[in-house]
Amino acid sequence: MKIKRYVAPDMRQAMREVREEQGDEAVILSTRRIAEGIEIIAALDYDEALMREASRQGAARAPAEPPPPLPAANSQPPVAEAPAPRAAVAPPPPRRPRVEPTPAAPVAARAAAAPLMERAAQDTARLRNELGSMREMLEVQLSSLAWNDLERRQPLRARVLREMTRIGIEPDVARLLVDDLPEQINAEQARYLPLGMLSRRLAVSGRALADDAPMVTALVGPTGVGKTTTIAKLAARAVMRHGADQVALVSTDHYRIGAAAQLEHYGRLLGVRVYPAYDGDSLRKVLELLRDRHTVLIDTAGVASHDPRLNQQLDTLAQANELRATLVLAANTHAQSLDDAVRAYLPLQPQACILTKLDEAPNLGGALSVLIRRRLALDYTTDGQRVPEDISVADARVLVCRAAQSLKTGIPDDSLMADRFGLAVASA
Ligand SMILES: Nc1nc2c(ncn2[C@@H]2O[C@H](COP(=O)(O)OP(=O)(O)OP(=O)(O)O)[C@@H](O)[C@H]2O)c(=O)[nH]1
Ligand SMILES: [Mg+2]
Repeated sequence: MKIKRYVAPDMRQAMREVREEQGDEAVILSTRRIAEGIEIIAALDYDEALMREASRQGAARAPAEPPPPLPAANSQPPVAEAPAPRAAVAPPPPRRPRVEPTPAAPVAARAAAAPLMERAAQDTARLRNELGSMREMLEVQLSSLAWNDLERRQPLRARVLREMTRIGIEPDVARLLVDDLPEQINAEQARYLPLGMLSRRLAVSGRALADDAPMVTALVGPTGVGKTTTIAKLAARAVMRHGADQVALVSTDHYRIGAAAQLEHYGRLLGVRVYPAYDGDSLRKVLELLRDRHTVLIDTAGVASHDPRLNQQLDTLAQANELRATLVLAANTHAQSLDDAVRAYLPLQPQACILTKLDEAPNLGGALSVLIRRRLALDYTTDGQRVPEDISVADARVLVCRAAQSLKTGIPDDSLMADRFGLAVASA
């Protein structure tokens, strides 16, 4: 029997190391959480009788000196031959005399009981730690079994999920899309359907702002996502189509000195005037003044979702009638932050989105997932800093193809798939 200690940052990785080295026949003797992550003691050619004997001898010897720790998997020659170490089956703790505090000596009794209480607290903490590790291990095992089962029963569905994962689609959205799959799909469909389904689910407004009916549009969104630059691009398109006198810019960003100056700069280049608006009242007046313009674009300050100024901004914009709020999101942002931003701006009921910085996004899957999950329609995408060139009317198929091609990563492995979908499949 060979016994080895594995240490890894998390349970999944520790289990993977055990499986890779010892195969499915390995027996897990113990797991526990340690400072470096998770420790697993595993045995190959597990000999139950030998272990029982070792445990019996250990009990007879008690209280015993603790054995030296097993070497870490990657540091020492790993193999130890039987007899098994104590990690497998711990000897029962020695019996302790009960402490009966008497009314006459409560202080002394409490002092005598203190070490026992401390020991009990330590034991409880250790037990909790072991149970937690065991539960985690069972979840890893269960998700792995469930994923393998899905692959066996519905190989093409599993393949679609794998492809979605490769593109970077979030698990909840991938499952949503797979639920839409027809009952019978063939291998050819399994190859192409994921992209088709993604582009069908991704809503685009098909709206070319400058070509459409007159409109007041406010660009809102987190700091630095490209609102002002995108306004300049949109204004340039509108000027080319309708003339500078049909276009106006409104600045509501008075928190920072440079912000209004940036918009003024673009206004001067395009021959378009910039109007300041300080609050809801002045915004209403400015919009009243500009009611005959074809295109009015409102620039706002970038505000993080937890910033108290966000409510102030939402209040100001809410005062304007017939305003199209467009949420600007940067594609190079982590999916969770994108989702937080969408949630923060929900009170404004954004009618559409503009996805910027496609050129800086290593992976578009996260952004596409958030748009699909939140059912937000895309107006435009931008992919560079150049004004006005780097902007396009959003096209779902182009975006999905770009998402599929941009990735250099390989096919996601079984343990990642089990991690993402195993438990959901098991509980479905
Ligand atoms: N690579 C790339 N950079 C962009 C794109 N759009 C904007 N930028 C750059 O992103 C930076 C921030 O752009 P801004 O337009 O000032 O962003 P903002 O959202 O107005 O920022 P705040 O007003 O501070 O919230 C600038 O350096 C822009 O040139 C894009 O599509 N791709
Ligand atoms: Mg700005």
